[in-house]
Amino acid sequence: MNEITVTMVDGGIALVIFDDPERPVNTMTPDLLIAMENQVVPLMDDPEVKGLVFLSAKPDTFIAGADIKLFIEADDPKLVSEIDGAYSRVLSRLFENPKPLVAAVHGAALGGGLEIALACHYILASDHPATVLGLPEVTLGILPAAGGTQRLPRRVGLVRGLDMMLTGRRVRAGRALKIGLVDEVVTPEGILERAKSVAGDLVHGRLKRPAPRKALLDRLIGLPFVRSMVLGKARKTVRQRTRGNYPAPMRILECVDLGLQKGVDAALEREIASIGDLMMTPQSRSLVWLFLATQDMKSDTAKGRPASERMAVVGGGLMGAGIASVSLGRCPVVVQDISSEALERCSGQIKAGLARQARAEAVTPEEQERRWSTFTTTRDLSEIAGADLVVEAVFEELSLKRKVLAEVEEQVGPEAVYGTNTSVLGISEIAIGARHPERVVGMHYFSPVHKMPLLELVAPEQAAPWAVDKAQAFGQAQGKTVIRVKDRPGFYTTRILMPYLREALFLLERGATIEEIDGAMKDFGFPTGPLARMDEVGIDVAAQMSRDLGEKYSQRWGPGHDTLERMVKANFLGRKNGRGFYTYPAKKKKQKKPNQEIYSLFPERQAGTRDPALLRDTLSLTMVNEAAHCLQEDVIASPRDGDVGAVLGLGFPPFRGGPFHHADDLGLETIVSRMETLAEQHGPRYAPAQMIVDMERQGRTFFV
Ligand code: T1G
Repeated sequence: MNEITVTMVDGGIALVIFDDPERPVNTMTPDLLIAMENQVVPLMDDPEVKGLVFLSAKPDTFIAGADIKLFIEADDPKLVSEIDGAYSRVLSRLFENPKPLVAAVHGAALGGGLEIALACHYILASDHPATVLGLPEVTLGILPAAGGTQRLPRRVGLVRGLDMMLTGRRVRAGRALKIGLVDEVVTPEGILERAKSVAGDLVHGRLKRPAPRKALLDRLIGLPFVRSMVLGKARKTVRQRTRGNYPAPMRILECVDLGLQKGVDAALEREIASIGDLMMTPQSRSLVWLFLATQDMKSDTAKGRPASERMAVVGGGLMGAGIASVSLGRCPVVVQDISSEALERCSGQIKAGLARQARAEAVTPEEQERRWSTFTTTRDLSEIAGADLVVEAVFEELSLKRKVLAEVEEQVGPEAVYGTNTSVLGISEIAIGARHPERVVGMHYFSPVHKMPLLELVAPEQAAPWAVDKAQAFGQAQGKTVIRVKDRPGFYTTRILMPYLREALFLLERGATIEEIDGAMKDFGFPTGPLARMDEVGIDVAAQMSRDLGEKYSQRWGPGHDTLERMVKANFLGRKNGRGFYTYPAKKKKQKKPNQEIYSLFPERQAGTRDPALLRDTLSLTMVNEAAHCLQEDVIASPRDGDVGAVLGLGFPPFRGGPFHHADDLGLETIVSRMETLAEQHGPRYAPAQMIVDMERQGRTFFV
């Protein structure tokens, strides 16, 4: 296998071309390491070679970093560190050699791919949208371990370097130039010629190796108190964000600190030692699994099918505008609403969305203009004729949704698929009376649409497979990860969320405080606790959802709590009116405070249930148990879909992998015993799902 080709060109410049013929993108594999050792390192001592240019022959990637698929098989931390150490030493050898090395980055240079570029003395980047640079290792529960923790901050400064490494944020060429990560931005067509000429200029002293541009703070970093202030602040932020659940960010900080105190070599050794350990942690295992699972889902059934040629969105509210916004650039979009104010607001939102896309996808002003020109709004429903996909995003009200469906059917042709955006209404119920129920599916988007990566695609029994496929293909074209679910009340995500939210009310009743409940779930790893979440959703909306779903599952869930109804009556509507489980000061909405008045709505509030572990278990197991019911009833097709759906749609802690991974980690035996205890103490709604009981008896797990 020939992963590297070396070609000599005029002036003693060697072109080192990466191209892995067996993979869709170039990655760092043990084979590539051998090729680097055998083909590239010797060039450092070759008198014929005066300078080197590194580039990729792949159309849209430079190097996507280490091969993540290999992480799954890695079970020996020493071996991982050994291989990584060899890579790291090769890169140090390159960086320290006196010959000028130039990286010509076109396409993604991520993780180890960026570390290869950082080992060069001059970095060029193409201004193509596919060119992104970053160190995303932290999102996989590991750390940059081929010099990244040292060379990135030395290029872009400590504060920016930390930000990129601790968040995994990726930057495009323009931004990379601004922060000093790259030295020049060129066109994809011109990058090779320019790289060769830069290499020649460096060889002949016509160009000097650029010195890092240092911000004031970075010039002061040599002062111990400044350094400890910056790193201290970063540690504090990491502690607040991770609540101790993710070890990788602290290890990154440790390496950066060590490099500043004891020098780069000591820090490089620390990187190498850390990666082996980190890769074995359950956090990294879960994050890597999630990455591969979502990649896998991209190639599920609908890939390659035509998405849509003209799309219509009916309902120009927040959701409708969001859905239209993420569709622009894929096909022309028309948004219909009866209110011209709504359409005006919608247009504003689309404009903002386009500007966001322009930043995120490096869209040129011309392309932005083109996308804008493919967007129209109308009050006249007949203008949606010709759309082959209609997404309806009107209020969650059954009769209204039925009426809109009937009206739309009057306008569109036989190829049109109708996706109704709902989080809770039954799709078959909406389709009652439809002329073409086989073309009606549910498309449950999450708010804000541009940020939330999941689309829950609801396939009712009567839906035609081609219609479901088409909706899926469209969701994927919008960049969403799609899970297909059955048309049962609450589908999957709302269904597992609701008992969890209702449980928080029972725990309040049993004596836990607002802070204790939300704190326990934030410690578990959710971004917000269940009570704050109800405030975000709106107490009236949560009450309605709890009532509707509660009726459907009343046999198992038992009677719900009427607190939400009483809150609505008392005008505690949540964040939107500044009063819910928390009070929100008008100006600084982030500084919310637990609302002490809520306790008076629980006249029979007991003393007890304050143990955080018990709160965490009760709440998380309620969700896990409902997820198992969904699997048992084929609402979801697999534990994989259930895990990905819960993480991407509900913020289930990614480092736990999702409810099914969490169940396996805890052990089904433990789950059965804890749930049975809860059932004895508090009633049958805690009874473990039959599937869990059976699997436990048979010694099975959700994942092997
Ligand atoms: N490893 C293995 N496969 C990868 C891969 C990787 N790093 N990156 C992409 N692929 C596969 C992907 O599964 C898919 O395969 C195909 O390539 C196209 O990807 C030492 C330890 C590069 C921006 O986190 O962000 O380096 O499904 O569909 O939208 O410090 O993939 O076709 O068979 O996503 O154009 C850090 C993750 C590693 C990069 C391309 N690297 N990848 O996006 O196409 S850790 C990452 C991406 C590390 C060092 C450490 C994106 C992409 P298939 P795609 P895309």
